[in-house]
Amino acid sequence: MDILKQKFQAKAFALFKANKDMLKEHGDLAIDKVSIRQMFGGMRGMKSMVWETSELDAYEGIRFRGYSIRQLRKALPKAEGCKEPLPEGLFWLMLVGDIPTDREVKWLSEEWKKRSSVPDHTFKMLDSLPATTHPMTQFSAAILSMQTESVFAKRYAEGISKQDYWDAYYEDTMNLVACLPRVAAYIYRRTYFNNEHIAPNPDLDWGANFAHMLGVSDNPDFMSLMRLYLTIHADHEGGNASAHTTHLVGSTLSDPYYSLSGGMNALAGPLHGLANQEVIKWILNMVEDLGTDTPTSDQITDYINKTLAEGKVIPGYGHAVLRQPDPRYMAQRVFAEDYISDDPIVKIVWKLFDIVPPLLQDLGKVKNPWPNVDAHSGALLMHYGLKDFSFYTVLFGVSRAMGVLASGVWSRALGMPLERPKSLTSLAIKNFIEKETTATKE
Ligand code: CMX
Repeated sequence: MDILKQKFQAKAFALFKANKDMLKEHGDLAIDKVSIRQMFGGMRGMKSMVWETSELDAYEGIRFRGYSIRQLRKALPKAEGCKEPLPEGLFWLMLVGDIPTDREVKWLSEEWKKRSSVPDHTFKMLDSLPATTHPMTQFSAAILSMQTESVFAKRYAEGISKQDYWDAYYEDTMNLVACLPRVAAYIYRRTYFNNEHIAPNPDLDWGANFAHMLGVSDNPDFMSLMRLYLTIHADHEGGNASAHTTHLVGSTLSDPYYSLSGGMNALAGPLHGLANQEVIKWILNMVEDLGTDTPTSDQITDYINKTLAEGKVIPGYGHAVLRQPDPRYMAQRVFAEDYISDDPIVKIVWKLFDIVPPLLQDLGKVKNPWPNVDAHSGALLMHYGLKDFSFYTVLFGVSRAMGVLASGVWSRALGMPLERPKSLTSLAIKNFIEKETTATKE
């Protein structure tokens, strides 16, 4: 058994037992009641899942195993000469709850290299799709096509014991995460670079190798950006659409390939991960419409008002949980301040930070007027030459896979059952209200 798996097994067995005891003694305690507003309102704030790898606070933002992004940028191991953390370190932390040593991260990097061979039929399948197919469709289909390699599916068919589900899930998770940069880079190069591919570089870590295979920049800062990007997008607790979808599909004991492909389909929506492409598209349209990449505040204000008047959202702003500027936005801003503060698109992104929130607040209905993670990422990518914004959500997906799959291993280790919440019809809710209000009158 490898070192990470051993560590996981020890932690998971202990938590499985502790949870069992807790359920026996306190299983009937209710944490929250569900309101009718929550039922009609997309289940906001409804506490109904267990998710070990991260937790989101509306004001402080995301914490991975208790660590904020700012803390992680200091604490996680780094590649030589790079200020940003290695995403491998975050995966380790999410899986076992400890900050890894340099040696442990090196081991994980090497392990993913060994596991990174993509089946030939996945490349053939991708080549059979029109090059105009959206990169997220290609990504989801590619993940699903690799399901032929699932260790979990194979062992399940052979009659694996429940106690060993996590073990097979771990194997699939490691294999899948290892392959994703290659798959994503293949999609990028076939879609935008005439199928001219760049071979992986075995001397590079997971994130840097991904940057290398994309082939848009020789600048080592782009590798640093990619490591940061892949770290901060990895997890956002369990209730967001891509995490929740992955979790739900996994609860049927579909293997990680099916689960992640499902999660990526959720990420592909414009209210979720696709917002990163929408942001830059919207900014570029504004620059084109106004005929300048140095618009004044008044010009930007008019453009925002026009967008709102057309019944559209301002992409990259607002959040279902957060009520402050997203620390993932702030981390990218710090990076931009350090490396590329003169970039005109970056300057527009910063101007929007000042102009958008009061305008959204004036609408009187937006609960969070602040920027989310997607408001900044495109400007950074554009700067380093990654201008094909339809690809941006795939980058998000490569990172998100780490969090949702690590959580999947935990779900299997903790014996999480099939997810099956109860639904009601509108009539049943109306009848319930009538019954309740009559009872209180009496
Ligand atoms: N621009 C304009 N209107 C907005 C808005 C925005 N950025 N954010 C919220 N609103 C509107 C909603 O559309 C809603 O309007 P209606 O009542 O007319 O339907 C109202 O304000 C209340 O919404 P809310 O409770 O504040 O926000 P929700 O929890 O319903 O939705 C989100 C959250 C992210 C879908 C929404 O803020 C939005 O559409 N933002 C723009 C898209 C975006 O950036 N998505 C990425 C989120 C991060 C991620 O998952 O990657």
